[in-house]
Formats: sequence, structure tokens, C-alpha cells
Amino acid sequence: MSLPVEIRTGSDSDLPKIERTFVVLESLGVRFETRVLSAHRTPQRMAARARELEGLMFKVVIAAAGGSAHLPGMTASETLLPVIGIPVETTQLKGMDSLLSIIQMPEGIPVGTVGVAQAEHAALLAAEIAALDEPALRAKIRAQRNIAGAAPPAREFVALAGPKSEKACREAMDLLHELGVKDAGVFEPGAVADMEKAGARAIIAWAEVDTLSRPAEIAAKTDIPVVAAPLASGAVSSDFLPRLLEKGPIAAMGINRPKNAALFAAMIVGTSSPAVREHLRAYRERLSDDVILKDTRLREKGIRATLDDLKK
Ligand code: RP5
Repeated sequence: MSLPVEIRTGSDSDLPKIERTFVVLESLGVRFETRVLSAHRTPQRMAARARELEGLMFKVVIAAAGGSAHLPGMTASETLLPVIGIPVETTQLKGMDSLLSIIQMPEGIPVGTVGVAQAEHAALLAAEIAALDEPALRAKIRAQRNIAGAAPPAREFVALAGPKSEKACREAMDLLHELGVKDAGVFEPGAVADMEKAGARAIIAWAEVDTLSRPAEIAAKTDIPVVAAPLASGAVSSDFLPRLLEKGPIAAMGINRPKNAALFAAMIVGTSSPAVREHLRAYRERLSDDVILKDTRLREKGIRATLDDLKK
């Protein structure tokens, strides 16, 4: 029988720090495999294993690392499975180094990040993703999280908890459409029961400086995985991300990455939709082609002409 969750850490020293992940998954009866794979010290081994995961029928990856924590991001660049990143707490910087290394991914390669040391949230998110087509597991998760009632079956639908930031909403909607996700709709943030009734498979919850707790408030009412999409118009204070991630379980994107929120939601949909996964694969190929094109142009034109072009 295939296992739905792979848990990978950058070192065995991370394992005791994420012990709640194992405890929670075991309590829910969700099977997992655990590996130590360092992004820096065993890059090839780490990448090769990441490339195998889809074929082995895994559904979701939890990756934990501390400090210059590149394991979740590098894993995400090698698989189309959703990757949940756990920033491991560090002595000097209290895990802020790990958090920023994991969450601020470039456009195109999202990592659903939980708060520093939030191993339990990561386990719950992974279980929620694995449970989307398994009513019995959903019921167990809802019971454990004190969420009332049975969840209506999930269909190929992504809910966007608006109505703020129309531009971000539009960008996310357009990308979901491009990625072949059958249906998506915008809801008032409080209308979680309606999102459930609509059969959402993922909820994208926008958060701004005055609404940072909103994604977690939505997550408190449902077992549908919540993708938190923080938006900010200028510089933010150092507690912006910690405040966003204080409660959960939420899978947070970097700041101003609405497309990554759509991609992560589509990756969740892709765990049961081969068609969406093929769109995601093509999208990744376009991202890669774009970088290769930039490099080719630079080599052809030279640095001076390229700088002139970039400054135009
Ligand atoms: C990171 O460096 C690991 O994820 C771990 O959090 C940290 C320390 O690793 P070890 O020195 O214990 O191997 O890559």
C-alpha cells in the first residue's frame, strides 16, 4: 500500500524538534515515511528522491530544516506535490532565519510554510491534504480539531476568501483557470460553511496588515486546507509573518505572492487530478525556459547591453 506523506529533515537533529508531526499523524492513522536528506550536504540524493515521490504515489511532503533552511524549497523545485515547510527553531535567531529561508519562495515554486516549530500544524495540513477524498479520515480530523458536522465531499473547486485585494484575486483566478482547475469562486471570509458546501478542495485566504489573523480564523472552522496569502503595500515590521503564523493550521505563502497561492492550491487539486498536474508540469517547464532564455540573451549581448536593457 502506498504511503501518503513523506517527512524529510535536513538532519537527524531536527527529528526530536518535530516529534509532534509523527505523534499527530500516528493518532490520525495517516501513514508516512521519514528520511534525512540535506539540501546542502546530499543535494543529489535529496533531489533524486524528491523526483521519485509522485511516481511512488505520495500525496504530500513535509520538509523541516533550520538556519539556512533550503530543504523545503529545493524539494519543492523537484516535485509537483505540495511541500509543507517547518522552520526549525534555532538558538541565535529563534527560527526567524529558518522561517524566512522557507517562506519567501520565488514566484512559481511555492512552499506552504507553518510557524516556527509548528510541527503539529504541518501534520494536520498534510493529513487534510491526504484526506480530501477519504471521508472517514476527514471525519477523524474534524473530530480531533473540534470542527462540527460532516464535510460535504470535495470537488475540483478552489475557494478564495475575499473580498479584499481584487487584483490579487484576479491574478490567482486567472492562474487557476490556466492550470486547468475546473472551478473557483470568491466568498466572504466568514462564509466558511458555504465554501465547504461548494466542495472546496483548498481555500486561499488573503491577509493584510490589519487582517493577519484571518487565514487562521478560517482554518479554525474547517478541515479544508487553508493557503494563507499575505499582501503588503510597503515594508512590513518584523512581526508581520510571526503574527500571520501564530495560529493554524495554515500553509502560508511569501508576501505578495498571489500566484504562488494559486499554484499551491492547484498542487493540492493536482494530488487527485492528473490533468491539473500536467498543466503544473507545463507551467514549470515554461518557468525554466524563461530563465534559460534570459541567460542565453545575457551571454549573447554581454553585461553592459543587458544592464542598459534592464534599466530601460
Ligand atoms: C540544517 O542545519 C538542519 O536541518 C538542522 O536544522 C541544522 C543542523 O544540522 P546538524 O548540524 O545537526 O546536522 O541543515
